[in-house]
Amino acid sequence: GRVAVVGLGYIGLPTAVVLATRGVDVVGVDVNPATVDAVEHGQVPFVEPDLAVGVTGAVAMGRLKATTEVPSADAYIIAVPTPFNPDHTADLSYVRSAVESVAPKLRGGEVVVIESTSPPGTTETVSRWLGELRPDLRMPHATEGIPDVFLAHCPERVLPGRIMVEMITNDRVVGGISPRCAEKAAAIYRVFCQGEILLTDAASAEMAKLVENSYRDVNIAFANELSLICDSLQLDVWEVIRMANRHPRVNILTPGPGVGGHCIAVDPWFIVGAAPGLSKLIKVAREVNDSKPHHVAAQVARRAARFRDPVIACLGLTFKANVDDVRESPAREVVSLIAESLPDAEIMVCDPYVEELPRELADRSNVRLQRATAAITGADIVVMLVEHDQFRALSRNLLEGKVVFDTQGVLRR
Ligand code: SAJ
Repeated sequence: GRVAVVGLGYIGLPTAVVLATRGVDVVGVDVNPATVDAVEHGQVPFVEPDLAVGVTGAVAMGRLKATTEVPSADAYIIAVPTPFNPDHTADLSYVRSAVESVAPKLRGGEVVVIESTSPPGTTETVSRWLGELRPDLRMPHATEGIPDVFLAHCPERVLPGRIMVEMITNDRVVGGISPRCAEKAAAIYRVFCQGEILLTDAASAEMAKLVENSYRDVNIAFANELSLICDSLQLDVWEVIRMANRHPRVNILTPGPGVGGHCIAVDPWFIVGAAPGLSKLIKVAREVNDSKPHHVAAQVARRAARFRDPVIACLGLTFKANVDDVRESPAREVVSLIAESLPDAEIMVCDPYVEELPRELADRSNVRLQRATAAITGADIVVMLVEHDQFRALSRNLLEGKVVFDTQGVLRR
């Protein structure tokens, strides 16, 4: 059968590739013509290890095509973003328009899978939308039995930087609107997934995904809170954590400049939204992690106080190490905050994965993109924000005589 993957981003494109590589005819769909054009030419619009070779191969074999129009297919996998609104509620507009583009193509018997991370109840909502868009088809929520369309939620759970590996090896959760929907959807994932495929209902699958990312957020918040506490007590948080982690049942994560990306910094809010009065810990963890860039910027400002017109090298701009993604990046926020609070400072941003400063930084006259060695050489203060491998490899001699502020403990590890 033919599978249409709607959304060719960090999840959709890798999913399209692993299916195509195993002989499935895949059509990738994206609203962005530049993305479609890149994929059609066997190219990848973003950096992810082993993805480019997969795309080139799948396109060359004729198994992967890309288009802006949803084709008719036997299965549809929707992998579009679910960002959040300023009030932290989920913005389902991309999911809605993906569903609207799929609905007219349905003839009955197709599988529709939502991979986009969604608040509990979203798959039910999609089922209702489909019913409204196609009153001629019997929708799964209407009756148990054999529905005309098999709708399920199968949340993605791959780690950026390891997507091509984890796509194959991770277990998958598939939640159907009915057990039969789950079974039908699971068949697609069995094509490439070597992990176990766990079948459940749609809302449990939605919640499981949110819980995974909240678990990590809460644990990172614990590490970040420790770093604030240790700063105030003038203790070295890295040393404290290193010691504590020698306990057999303690495994504290790494403090950093904050939590970024489009998942961990977002998903916990969907739980808070679903049960506001009860999600106390989850909410506070979000707030701790969101406030960390302010703490880092304030620490840098304090160190800058003794310089007239300080030159500050900021190492790293992406949301984490060894990726090129600057969305929801705490490093980016730190740089903005420093530039704002120190208008007389000259700020040099270094990141091997970034070729152009994001708009809000490019617009500032005191912020420039620079190569790391040149920036460090000219700097009074060096702020380590993202532990890219290339920064780990920098010669320590470069740092001699500089004020170094290391948010990730890279330089001492
Ligand atoms: N971070 C720390 N300290 C740590 C670990 C991470 O400050 O000890 C920061 C990172 O620098 C980054 C943020 O947290 O800013 C998130 O990074 P991450 O590597 O923990 O996770 P993501 O956002 O790249 O991917 C997560 C993964 N979820 C979990 O590990 C539970 C991934 O499996 C999900 O598929 C992904 O979210 C997603 O798309 O939901």
